[in-house]
Amino acid sequence: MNKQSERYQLSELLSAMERAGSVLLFPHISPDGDTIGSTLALKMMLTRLKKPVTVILDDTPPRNLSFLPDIYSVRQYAEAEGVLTIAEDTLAIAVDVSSDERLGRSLELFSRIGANAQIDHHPTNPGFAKINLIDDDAPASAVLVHRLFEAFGLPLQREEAICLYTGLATDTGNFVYKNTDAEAFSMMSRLMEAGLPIATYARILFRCKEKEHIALLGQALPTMRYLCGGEIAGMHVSAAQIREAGAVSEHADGVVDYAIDAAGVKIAYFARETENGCVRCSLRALTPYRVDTVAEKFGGGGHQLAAGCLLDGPLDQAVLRIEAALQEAYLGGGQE
Ligand SMILES: [Mn+2]
Repeated sequence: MNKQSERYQLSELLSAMERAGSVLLFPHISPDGDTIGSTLALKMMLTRLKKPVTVILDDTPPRNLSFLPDIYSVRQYAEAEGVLTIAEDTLAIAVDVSSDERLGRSLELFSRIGANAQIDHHPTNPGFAKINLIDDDAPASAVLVHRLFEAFGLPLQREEAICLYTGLATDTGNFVYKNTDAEAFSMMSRLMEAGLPIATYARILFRCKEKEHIALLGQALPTMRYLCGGEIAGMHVSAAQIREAGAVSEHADGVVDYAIDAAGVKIAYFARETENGCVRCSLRALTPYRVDTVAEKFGGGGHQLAAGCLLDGPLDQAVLRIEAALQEAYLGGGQE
């Protein structure tokens, strides 16, 4: 991509990186594989360009990404803030951060730095940094970081390939979402040439599940019920069942997929009771149906095909309310 625009300031970013005496990198809160993988690859690149780099995150790095090279160098905002020295020539770069509030408390630090930039691919990004490198069409921020490697003429090293792969593969759902494009595969070709051990990392990212997740799934699957002639499906678990599975919030990730992946299902939910008696719902839809409008009715949000919301308990009442709202969306045919 050669186009230079207000949202895609490649040459400005390259010269800011060259000018910088040191760099602070900022992934987003509730971090995912793309924000962390892209940030770590960028850190490795800047280190090769002889820049001192610190990664600041207002959250804990997710345990399922603990395999990533150099993840333990990520510093938590609460500990780093106050001991960091910020110089005149420090450059701040937000990575995969769709809006500035996704920086959490680090936003204060990010805004305080005179030279700030961002690398992102969310269409909703307002362009909050002074230098923006945003490409709405890129399947992952990792693709943009890969373009920077190419712009600097740096051949990829194995650890950088592992980090970039993690970003690209997670944001494309292992290369099956419709954002997957030709550039994703040409980039994969470069990553393979750099020595990416794909079987090892694909297994870690997409096959291995924690035992608590399997146990939670065991509690959820027997509750599966179908509505509207089998086109809506949903499951629910109580707080007691979650405790019995030894599961915490992150173990619920992916449970809802078993409902939306049942043949013929167009809209799905997974409801789980929290310790304080509320009910967290994950919602999924297949085009042309949508669940973001359903989530919004309950004060939640998300994307057309994947959204979430929090309802008041008790669990059985909440399940009935979410089912009624989903049936309404189903009957509307997603035309809202
Ligand atoms: Mn991303």
